[in-house]
Amino acid sequence: MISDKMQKELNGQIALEGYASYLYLSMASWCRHQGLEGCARFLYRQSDEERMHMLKIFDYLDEVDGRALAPAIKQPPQDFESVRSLFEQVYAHEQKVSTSINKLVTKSLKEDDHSTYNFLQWYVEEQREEEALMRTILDKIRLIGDGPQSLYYIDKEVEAINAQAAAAEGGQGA
Ligand code: OFO
Repeated sequence: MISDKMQKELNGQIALEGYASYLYLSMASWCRHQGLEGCARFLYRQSDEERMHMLKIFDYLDEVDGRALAPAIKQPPQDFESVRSLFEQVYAHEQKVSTSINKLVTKSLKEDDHSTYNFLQWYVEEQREEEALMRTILDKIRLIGDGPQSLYYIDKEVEAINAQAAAAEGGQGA
């Protein structure tokens, strides 16, 4: 059993994860169009991951006799100023998601809803990992520089990071 309030909050998180999936999809397409194949592969995989995060909440709500609602997704941006600004936006979005998860954790404790509290711990860990991953990419971009001569090297670095992340998940790397 889950309270109406907590059900509503989790549906809000569904919408946020769904938006992240579409945002990264849009970014992946932009990268591919710029010839940044490594960045595109990384973002397509991240997009799939975000969809998986969304579906995990669908399953949980079903398990606790709640109702998951397919969200309305607003159109994400289609164009990006640079690869650096794109990854800055990814990092900012991950921070926003972490804040939202932390608020949900606090609410679950206030309601004595230990089942939801336990469920959310997976997301707490996931957000820590994702923020660290995006910071690693931004650090590389800062080190390499993001002028036109650097794009090839940035793309290779992100491709390597993507291969590592995919291997850690036991996946293929989009
Ligand atoms: Fe859903 O993990 Fe990032 O946002």
